[in-house]
Amino acid sequence: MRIVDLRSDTVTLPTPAMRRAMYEAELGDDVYGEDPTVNRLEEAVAERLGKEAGLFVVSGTMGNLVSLLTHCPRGGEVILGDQAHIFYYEAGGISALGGAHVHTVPNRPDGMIDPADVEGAIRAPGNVHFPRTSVICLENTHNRCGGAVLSVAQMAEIKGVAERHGLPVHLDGARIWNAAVALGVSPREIADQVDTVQTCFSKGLAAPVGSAIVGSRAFIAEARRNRKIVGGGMRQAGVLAAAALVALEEMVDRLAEDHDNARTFAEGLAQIPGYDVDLASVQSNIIRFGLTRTDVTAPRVAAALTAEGVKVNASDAAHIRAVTHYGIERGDIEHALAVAARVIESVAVA
Ligand code: TLP
Repeated sequence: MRIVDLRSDTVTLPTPAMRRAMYEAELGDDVYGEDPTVNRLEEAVAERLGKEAGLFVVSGTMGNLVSLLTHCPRGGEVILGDQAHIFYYEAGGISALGGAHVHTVPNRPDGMIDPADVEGAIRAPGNVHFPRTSVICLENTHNRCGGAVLSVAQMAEIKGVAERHGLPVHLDGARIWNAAVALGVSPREIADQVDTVQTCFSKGLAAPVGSAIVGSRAFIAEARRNRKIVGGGMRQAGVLAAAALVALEEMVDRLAEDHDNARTFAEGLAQIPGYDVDLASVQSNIIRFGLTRTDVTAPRVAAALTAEGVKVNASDAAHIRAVTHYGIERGDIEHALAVAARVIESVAVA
C-alpha cells in the first residue's frame, strides 16, 4: 500500500548531505566545550537568530525545559497560552522538574495571546500572597492553532507588555523557520521580539535529532548548567550537530514547498463533502481540519485514513491534523486527497 505519512514533520528522514556530514564530522567532548562541530552549530544558530550565544540540546522539549528552568526559579510563574505546546505536550516538565507555577491565558485561533490578558496575568510585585511572574512564553508557528503564524507586530505587542514589567519573553520557535518563510521576513526579525528562543532542527528542517536555545551569553551559560542537571550534557554530539548544520544551511528555503503542499491539500479537502476546512487558518505546513459529518468522530476518520495509508493524527474529538514536510511531494498530496474522498464516503458510524 502507498503510504503518505502526514502525522508530523518529525517523521522526516535525514538527507544524503546530512548523512555524509555526520560521517565526516570533526568531533570532541562537548561537555569540555571541545566538539568543534557543536561549537560551529551553536554559533551559526545564534548568529541567524541575532543572539549572543546558543546551546545544542537533545529535543525541543528539553530546549523549552532548560530555558524555563533558567528563566524561572521554583515557585515562579510562567505565563503562556492554554494551547501552548509547553502546556499541552511536554509532560508538565516545567512543574515536575522546575517547580514552576503555570498561569495560562486563552490562545486565540490565530495563535496569539491577548496582550491585555497577559498584562492582567502579571502579578503585582511585593504582595506576599502571589507567586512571582518570571517569564512570558509565545509559540510561532503555533502547533495546536494549526500552524498559525504570529506576525512580528503581534509579537512586538507582547514584548511591549513584558518590557513595561521588566519580564523576559521566551519563544517556543520549534518552527520559527516556517514562520519566517511564511511571513517573508528573516528569522532574526522574529527572534528580535523575544529574549530567548528554542528552535528545532528535527521538524521541517529534517535533521534526525536536536534543537538549540539561543539568548544572551549569561543566559546560555546558566542554561548550560541546567542542561547538565537534566542529563543533557552530550559527548561527541558533533555527529548530530553536523546534520543540524546542513539543516540550517540547506533546508530553510525549501519550507515554502511544504507550505504550498499544505495549501493544495487544504484546498482539495475543502472541495470534498464531509471535511470542514478553514482555508484562512492554513498558513504554514500544518492543516488542522474538522468534519461536517456529525455521525463520526475525528479519531475514527483519522484511523480510517491511516488504515488506507494516509497517516494523520486526531488532535481532539473534532479535529484532525495533517503536516507536510520534506519527502512529501505533490503526487503524494493528490493521492492523499483521493484517499480522503474515498474514506469519508465509506467510514462507518461508530
Ligand atoms: N511537536 C510534536 C509533538 O510533540 C506534538 C509534533 O508532532 O508536532 N514545540 C513545538 C511547537 C512542537 O511542535 C514540538 C514537537 C516541540 C516543541 C517538542 O519538540 P521535541 O519533539 O523535539 O521534543
